[in-house]
Amino acid sequence: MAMTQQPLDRLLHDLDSALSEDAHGTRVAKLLESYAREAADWRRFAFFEATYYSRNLVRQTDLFELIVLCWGPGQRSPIHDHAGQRCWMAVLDGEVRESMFRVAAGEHTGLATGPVRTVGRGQVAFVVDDLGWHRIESHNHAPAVTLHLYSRPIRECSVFDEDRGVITRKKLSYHSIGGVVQSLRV
Ligand code: CSS
Ligand code: FE2
Repeated sequence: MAMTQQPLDRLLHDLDSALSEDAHGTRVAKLLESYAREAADWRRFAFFEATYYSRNLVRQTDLFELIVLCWGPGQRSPIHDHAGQRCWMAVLDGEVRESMFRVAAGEHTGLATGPVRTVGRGQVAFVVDDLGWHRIESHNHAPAVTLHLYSRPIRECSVFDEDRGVITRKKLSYHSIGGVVQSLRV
């Protein structure tokens, strides 16, 4: 008797071909949208953390990285870029707010605010550095869970430090890997 393939296994399988063939990423976005609307097998990767949004690695290959991010009430990312990679974000639960920014680097480092939108369950957002930097945060003080696909994987990114008005580098760590919470951040 053949084992039934779980939605997450199917998604991981389909992403390999979609990412190599689909220059505009529309097929990738459709795959993530269907997954976010229908599946629940992401729940074993969803670990909330008290002080900061948590990053939970599902799978990393040479081509992509798939991560479940958990946003507690009021938790938010810094204003950041995506290190030259493509980023898709599908909302699995709750709602998040995405704020766009333009960041000027160099002698006159500065920040210009752009559009803000709410992304709800089953919706997919896409960003690359040419479109701008962004901040993601939980909406309405309710928790949210998002699924992020980066192609290729991102180990660190640039962050705009609002207090000091400077750009810094941030290493991106995982709260859990493959459903196992890490005792030391890796
Ligand atoms: N890029 C952020 C999340 S918002 S897309 C991160 O990976 O932590
Ligand atoms: Fe991001």
